[in-house]
Amino acid sequence: SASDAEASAEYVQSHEDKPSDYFGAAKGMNVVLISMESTQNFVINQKVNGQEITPFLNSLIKDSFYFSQVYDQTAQGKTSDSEFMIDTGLYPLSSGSAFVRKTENAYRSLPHILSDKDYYSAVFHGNEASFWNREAMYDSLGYNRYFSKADYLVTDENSVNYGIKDIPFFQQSIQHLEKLQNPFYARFITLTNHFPFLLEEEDQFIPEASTSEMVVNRYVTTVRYQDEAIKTFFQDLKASGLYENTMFVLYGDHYGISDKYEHGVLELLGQEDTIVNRMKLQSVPLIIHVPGVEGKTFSNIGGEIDIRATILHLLGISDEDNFSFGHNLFTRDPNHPVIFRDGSFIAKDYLYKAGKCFKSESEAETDINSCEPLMDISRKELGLSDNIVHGDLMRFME
Ligand code: GP9
Ligand code: MN
Repeated sequence: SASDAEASAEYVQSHEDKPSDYFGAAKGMNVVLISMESTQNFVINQKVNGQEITPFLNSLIKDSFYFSQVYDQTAQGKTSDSEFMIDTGLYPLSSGSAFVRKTENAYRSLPHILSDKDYYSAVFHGNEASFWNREAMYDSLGYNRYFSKADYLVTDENSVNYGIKDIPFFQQSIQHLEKLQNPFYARFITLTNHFPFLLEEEDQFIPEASTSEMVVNRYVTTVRYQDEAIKTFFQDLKASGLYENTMFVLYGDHYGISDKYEHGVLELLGQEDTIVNRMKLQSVPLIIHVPGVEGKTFSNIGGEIDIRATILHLLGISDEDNFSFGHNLFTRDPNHPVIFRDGSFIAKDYLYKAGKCFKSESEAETDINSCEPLMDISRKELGLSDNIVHGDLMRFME
């Protein structure tokens, strides 16, 4: 009901963001988002057999804001859940995907907010338009255009696994991007680094890793391929003159290596198999590059739900009327938990996972009482978000 909407609005307003020097640092610029398929943070600045897995990202980070402790908060909706959080600032559903189940809802999404500032919004992705019900959901989210498989020349030669490989995908995207009205908000969704991480020999820029887990061994090669694709994209954007006036937001959409194969990652990194180590592997890279602005690494915690508020902050758009559960990552309160869909969380002092409470610093298990106040906050926030999504409550909010 409208009063439930009011309760959510009050909760969010009581957690308003603090100002920072970065407010408006990218005001009026185009925004390019790159959703990096299945990309976990452990690949950043990591070498395999002496070679970097992500040489381009590693160099980009030096001139970017790099958030090294941002966590995957997606659930069953995977890529679509990350898109949902970034565009709406709401949590994904506990089962299924909001993209499929809640297409008819009213939303106040990033494209809506940005269209008030005369932005044009588009998504670029090489898969079928109907996958994850994107075509329908992008209408609800206010996108002007979805460039999907039908807009690309897709052949057997330029495809692998789910579809067109990332290098030809970015190459063919440029011609469409150049014709977009400015300023624009455009999301590019990569595809090659998707389970089971298949790649032809000619696309392997580094040899496979040599852990006891083949999935992990192949993963480093598809991540390396994706890195090369993003590099070519930046080169092409520079050549086309679009680079200078664009803010870039690169993020890993969710984990790539599931529980079952995670022992291979622990082996690669030489880490012990503990609940806390496995939890920390759920960190995804977030890199925000604003040409001409000095880079900085931020190691404060956050989640994918905070990406939207961070983008708006950099664009100098106040969050006052833009309801969301996220906080800009420059000033986010570290005591506020990063909440996962199953109710587990990570906060400055405590972690909660699998019914157990841990001290963040020592990683030692501690009495569950210590985690309880944060468990309450997590339940409350997920509950308020679920009320909104299930009750279609955004229709009551201005
Ligand atoms: C499919 C791509 C992958 O279009 O976004 O989806 P995922 O399986 O990662 O959710
Ligand atoms: Mn995905």
